[in-house]
Amino acid sequence: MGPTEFEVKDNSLTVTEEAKRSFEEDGCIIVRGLLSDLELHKVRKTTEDPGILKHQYGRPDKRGKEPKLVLWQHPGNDVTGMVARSKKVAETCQKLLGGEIYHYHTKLITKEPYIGGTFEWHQDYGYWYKYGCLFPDMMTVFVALDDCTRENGCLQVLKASHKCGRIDHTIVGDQTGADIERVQEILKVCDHVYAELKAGDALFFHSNVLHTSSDNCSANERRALVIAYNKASNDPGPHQKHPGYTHLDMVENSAILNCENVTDFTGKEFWAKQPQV
Ligand SMILES: O=C(O)CCC(=O)C(=O)O
Repeated sequence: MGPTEFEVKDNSLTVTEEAKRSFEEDGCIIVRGLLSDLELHKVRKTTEDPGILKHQYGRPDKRGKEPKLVLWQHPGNDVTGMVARSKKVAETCQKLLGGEIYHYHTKLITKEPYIGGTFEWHQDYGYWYKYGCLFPDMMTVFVALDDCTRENGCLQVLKASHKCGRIDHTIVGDQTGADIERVQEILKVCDHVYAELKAGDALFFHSNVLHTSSDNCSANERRALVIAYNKASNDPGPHQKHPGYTHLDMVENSAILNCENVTDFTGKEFWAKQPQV
């Protein structure tokens, strides 16, 4: 069975006890309709701006096919920043993690038709650990900007695998991948879920959930905003690569539609490609 599903109603997301329990038990929940069609249109327009795309780089998988990424450290004041700062995203993570959170980074991930590559099995905490975060009190929100299907490389998760704790990771291709023999064993006991999402839906998942995604074998682009949060109490020490605690200025959900800034990316701090750890 797939993750429990919730939905945004009247542009608001209520984090119920059931949502908290599902997140705790399964390590992930699906939120349908996180972004409305109008919001989605604005977010896509922003992510298509050359001011963002000039920072794009590839991260080849072990067969040399590459998904493409743009990474920024701070949300900023453009439409994508409003998404990361909106209550329906950020406050939801705060409630799921049970304490103040801050923006750790956001990625725009693109799998181009036919050539977009795989992400190997990994846990986000597999490498955030190496960036100095002492606790896995961290999570990710995968927001589909296009329909994400098996054919174009939707996210796949091993439900409840966050309960295995952090697994050893090594370099696979130009990526960081989890110990594959261990993953093969975990595959025998955890449900392997293909998180097929409509554009605007999202998967909220814990930093120790094992996940992967296949290459894009279709004619349809697969883009996603992948927003990471850390708990304020989990400020990384001297090994940090992504920001230490920085107050997150949350905004009402209406700020996404009200935001007219689709071109000024001041303050986001785009990342140049870094070697894997
Ligand atoms: O976009 C995807 O398919 C997966 C992205 C991911 O796992 C990551 O950025 O850590």
